[in-house]
Amino acid sequence: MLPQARQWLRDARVVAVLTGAGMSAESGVPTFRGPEGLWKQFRPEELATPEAFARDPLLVWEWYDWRRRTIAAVTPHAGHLALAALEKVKEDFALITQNVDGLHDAAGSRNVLKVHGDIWRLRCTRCRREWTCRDAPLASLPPRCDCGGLARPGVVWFGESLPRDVWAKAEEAAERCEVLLVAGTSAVVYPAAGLVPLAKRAGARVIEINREQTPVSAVCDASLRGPAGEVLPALIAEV
Ligand code: BJW
Ligand code: ZN
Repeated sequence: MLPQARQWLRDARVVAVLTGAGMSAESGVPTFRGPEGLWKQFRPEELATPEAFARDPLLVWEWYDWRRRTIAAVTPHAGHLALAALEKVKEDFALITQNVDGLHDAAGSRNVLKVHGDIWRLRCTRCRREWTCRDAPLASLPPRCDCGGLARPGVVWFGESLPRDVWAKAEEAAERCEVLLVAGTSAVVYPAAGLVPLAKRAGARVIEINREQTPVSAVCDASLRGPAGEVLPALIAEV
C-alpha cells in the first residue's frame, strides 16, 4: 500500500493535507481522544465552549496556560519536517490543520490553514483586538487587553464558527486537490472531518495516516497504519 500511495503522491501536482492532534503526539502534545487523550481527564464542555469561558474564565485560562507551557517545550518531528519539504516540491499545496500548537509553522510549512485557530493568539472579548503572545506561563491570569477587556484564547470552541476566510480556503483546497493526506485525526469533529468526503467526491485520492481506523477510513483509497512521525517521512521520501 505504501508504494502505491507514494506513486499517487509523486504524480500529483495539487496536494492538500489535513492534520489533527495525532500529528503532534510524537512531539509530546497530548491528543484529545483515546486512552491518554485530554478528554479522559477534562470535560470538553467545561473547558472548550464559549459557555464554559463565560462561566469561569480563570479555570479555562489555567487549562490553556498549562497547554501553552507543554507546547512551548516541544519541537516538530520528522513527520512535520516531511510535510514542509513536500510543500517545497509541489506546485499547489495547502496544509489544513485542526491543531492550534503552531508545530507546522515551526517545521517551516508556509501555507498553513489553521481551521481551529492558534493557541498563541489572544483576542479581546471587548474590543476584538487580536495579538500574538508566546509567553508561557502568561504573566497574569486571566490575561487582559490594553483596553482593560478580558482576553480569550484565539481558538475555535464547540458551537463556534470556524474563521470564515481560512475555512473557505480549506474547502477550496480540498475540492481542488488530486491527493489529500489525512494525518492523525479521529475525523469526528465537523466541519473539518467533512473535508475528507468533500475531496473524495471531487475526485481526489485520499491517503490516511493514522495509528487506528477512523470513521473516514472507509472512504480512503489507502490507509497507512502507523505513527505520523514514521509513516510520513517514508511516504514523502523521493517524491
Ligand atoms: C496518531 C498518532 C500518531 C494518535 N500518528 N496518528 C452532531 C453531529 C455533527 C456535528 C455536531 C454535532 N453536534 C455538534 C456538532 C458540531 C461540533 C462537532 O463536530 N461535534 C462533534 C464532536 C459531535 N463542531 C463544532 O462545534 C465546530 N463548529 C461548528 O460546527 O460551527 C457551526 C455551528 C455553530 C453553532 C452551533 C453548532 C454548529 C467547532 C469545532 C471546534 C473544535 N474545537 C477543538 C478545540 C480547539 C481548541 C483547543 O485546542 O483547545 O478542536 S475540540 C478538539 O477536537 C480540537 C481538535 O482540533 C478537534 C479534532 O480532534 P483531532 O485533531 O481529530 O484529535 P483526536 O484526539 O480526536 O484524534 C487523534 C487521532 O490521532 C486519533 O485518530 C488517533 O488514532 C491518532 N493518533 N497518535 C498518527 N503518532
Ligand atoms: Zn480590548
